Amino acid sequence: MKRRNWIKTISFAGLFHNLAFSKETKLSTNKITSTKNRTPIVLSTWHNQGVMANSKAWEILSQNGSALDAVEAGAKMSELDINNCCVGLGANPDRDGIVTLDACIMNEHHQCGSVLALERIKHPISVARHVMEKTPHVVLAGSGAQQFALSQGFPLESEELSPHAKINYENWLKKSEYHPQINIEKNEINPPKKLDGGEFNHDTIGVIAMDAHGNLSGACTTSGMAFKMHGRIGDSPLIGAGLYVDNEIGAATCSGLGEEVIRCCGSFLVVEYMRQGYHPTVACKKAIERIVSKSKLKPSEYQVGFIAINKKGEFGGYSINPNFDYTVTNPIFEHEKRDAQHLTSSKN
Ligand code: SD4
Repeated sequence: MKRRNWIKTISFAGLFHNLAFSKETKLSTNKITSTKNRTPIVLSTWHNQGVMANSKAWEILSQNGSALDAVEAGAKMSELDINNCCVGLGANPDRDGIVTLDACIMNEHHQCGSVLALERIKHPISVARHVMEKTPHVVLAGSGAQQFALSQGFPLESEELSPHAKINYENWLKKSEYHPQINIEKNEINPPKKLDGGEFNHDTIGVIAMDAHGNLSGACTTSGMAFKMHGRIGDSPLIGAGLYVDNEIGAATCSGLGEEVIRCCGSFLVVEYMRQGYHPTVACKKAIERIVSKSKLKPSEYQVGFIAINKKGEFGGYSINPNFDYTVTNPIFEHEKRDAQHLTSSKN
């Protein structure tokens, strides 16, 4: 269906409310049980990756497809991108030179699946979906996750690093300094922390969507922190940390320094704030404030950014530091870049 025609056939409920949103007031409730005739929407972390992910997801959502299929298809686009520093097999390795991938997925039935430290498999997000749909478990890790993937027909890929990851790793090996720091981009006062190869050390993709039936799903996939300790797991594949979906309330996902997000069950917290009636932007802000209040790090030293949608199709994002952006697609916004509001001023 052409986009213009699609726009005519859907309901605009919630969209204008989002445009008008400004205050931190609670809405009376965010709990909506009816799932009829909702306006589809998809949000992805970052804009560089998000456009590709949202385009793919929107193909599905605009054809009346499910949010679950949409978020998986969107996340797979990043996993396929061999030039991505931080998602899929082309990404930067850990400090032993091994690419280990983390992913999770959650659907409208509160079912979820997750893989940790998966090696040599192109689509960890699809393996996570298989864990959810074909096993009695939620999480599979390491060699067990790989074994399961192979048993499900996922091919074993080469262990060779992509050309850009090889260069980054060789540069890193010269000093082998271990500074687990991610996601502080373009901050003029605290200069950007880039890898020696010049690229930003971020791009974990989180995709959250609501389909035309009002069902919510989410997916999150990453290679984690570049040059991490072998076996280190961040927030991204942990349900409640890197991703959370409650089909009565909303969905949230994030990018940033996983350790800080895990400590506060970040995405779960955002959804719980939405349950209390807060608009998604405010819910994200309150979760960021919680993280900052508990962390021993100075806010200017690290980055966390959340995005969220609620059942009304309202959406928002919020980060600690400037320059966390995200992509929104619905019948009004066509893969539009949004700069998340943030806690610190650039003077911090
Ligand atoms: C992690 N949250 O492994 C991930 C990293 C990330 O953009 O978001 N990078 O901690």
